[in-house]
Amino acid sequence: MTTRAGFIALLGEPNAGKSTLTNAMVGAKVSIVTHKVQTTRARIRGVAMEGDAQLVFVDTPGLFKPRRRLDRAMVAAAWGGAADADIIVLMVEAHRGVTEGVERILDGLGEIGTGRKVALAINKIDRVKPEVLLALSADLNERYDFVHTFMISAEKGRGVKDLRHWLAKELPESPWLYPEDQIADLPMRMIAAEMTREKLTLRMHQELPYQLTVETESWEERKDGSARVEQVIYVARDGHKGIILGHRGETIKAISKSAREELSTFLGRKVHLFLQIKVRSNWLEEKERYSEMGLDFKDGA
Ligand SMILES: Nc1nc2c(ncn2[C@@H]2O[C@H](COP(=O)(O)OP(=O)(O)OP(=O)(O)O)[C@@H](O)[C@H]2O)c(=O)[nH]1
Ligand SMILES: [Mg+2]
Repeated sequence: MTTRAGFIALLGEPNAGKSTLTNAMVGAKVSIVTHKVQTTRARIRGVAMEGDAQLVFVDTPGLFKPRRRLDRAMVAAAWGGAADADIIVLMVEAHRGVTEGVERILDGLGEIGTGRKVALAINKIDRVKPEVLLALSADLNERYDFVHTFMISAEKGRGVKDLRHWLAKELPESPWLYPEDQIADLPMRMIAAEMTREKLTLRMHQELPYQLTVETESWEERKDGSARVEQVIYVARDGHKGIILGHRGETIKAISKSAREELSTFLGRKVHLFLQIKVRSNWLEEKERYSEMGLDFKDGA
């Protein structure tokens, strides 16, 4: 039997739907999703099988104009994911079209896309009329030589199957890269930290989600089959701690509950989750925080 396997990097602006598509392809939530920009911070690999092909999706942080060290490390991680991939899929939001951000990515692809298959996936087609799609597709294909264009709705699952078929057929002949039943390449403690960060991002406003990080500090398997997980939420300011705690600790309680429920469903067993908040004004400049996030500290320099 000839098998195929390889890496497919999903690139795009923040919010394009890269993580939603990764999860749709894998058939499980391996990467967190929110309606806010810059949700994904590092490369998240999700594995999907299609016939004899193993598709390793590399979900990347959205590409934007970086300001902080963290931003720069995120953008570097995204381009790094593209540089290591067999196939790149550029995701563009149908209703936003060719933004300045998309133009910048197309410039970057000029270099990194050379010698690689680059496909275009216009996402969120559920939000626009067909005429808009055709014009956008024509415009983008004039600007870059995509090998194929797909019109998809990652959220509604439209066009996702076609894209998967095509990707499977385009991947190189290769032995599989992961055991057949593996769906993610991320330690469980990191997945768990991401789940908590998702709940925080959904509930916190303005800058706060961008100024916190979550780390799993301890993970204990208990005799009764449950897991005892301790996590730390690092915040940059004292005031942020109070906001996350909420009145009588109600906010953090609600966040903890939804993160615990999601983790428990993912693992298929009971979870005891303990969250602690630490104020660390300089965490955005601490090397150790970056390795915990799966980012390269010096990429942010
Ligand atoms: N209407 C619609 N919404 C979508 C679709 N795909 C994703 N979304 C929504 O778009 C938002 C962003 O989705 P994500 O998957 O987090 O986007 P991302 O590209 O991973 O974003 P970053 O991690 O910030 O770079 C979420 O609210 C999704 O529910 C789609 O096909 N249609
Ligand atoms: Mg994402």
